[in-house]
Amino acid sequence: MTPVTNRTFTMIKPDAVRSGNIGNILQDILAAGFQLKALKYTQLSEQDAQKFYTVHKERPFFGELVDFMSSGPIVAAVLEKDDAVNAFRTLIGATNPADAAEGTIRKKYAQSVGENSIHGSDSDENAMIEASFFFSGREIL
Ligand code: DAT
Ligand code: MG
Repeated sequence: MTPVTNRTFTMIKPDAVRSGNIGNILQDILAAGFQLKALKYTQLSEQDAQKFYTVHKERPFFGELVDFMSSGPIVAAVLEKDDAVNAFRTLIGATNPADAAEGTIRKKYAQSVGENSIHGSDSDENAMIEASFFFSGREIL
């Protein structure tokens, strides 16, 4: 399949679910003009998290990342907007919330670089791969 430029994939991470911010974050996403194409409340197993983040497996924080991402429920979603990947990376802010711009989701809700509240795909190709990790074709509307 050819990657499309108007879709991205996101997860509201376990820290933001635990702090009660699912509703606030979905509201910020919708207010920024993204449309929901798929939505799921679920939890990653340790094996799922290793597979999802396999690109980072040589990084020193990989074990910590896998433990954290499998530590509790997450919300996975497919979103649509023009230039979705870039627009969404702008909305969520820098990886380290300390460096994230004012008003971004990571600035508003995240506590640390390891527990940074939200994922956003980094390319159209990865958005498709990541969406397929969580959703069947029939679940993406
Ligand atoms: P992003 O999520 O902004 O795309 P990334 O792909 O470089 O960032 O890293 C994936 C996740 O790994 C990130 O959201 C949180 C974690 N991570 C990144 N750098 C880290 C670090 N220096 N220490 C701990 N966790 C880190
Ligand atoms: Mg990334």
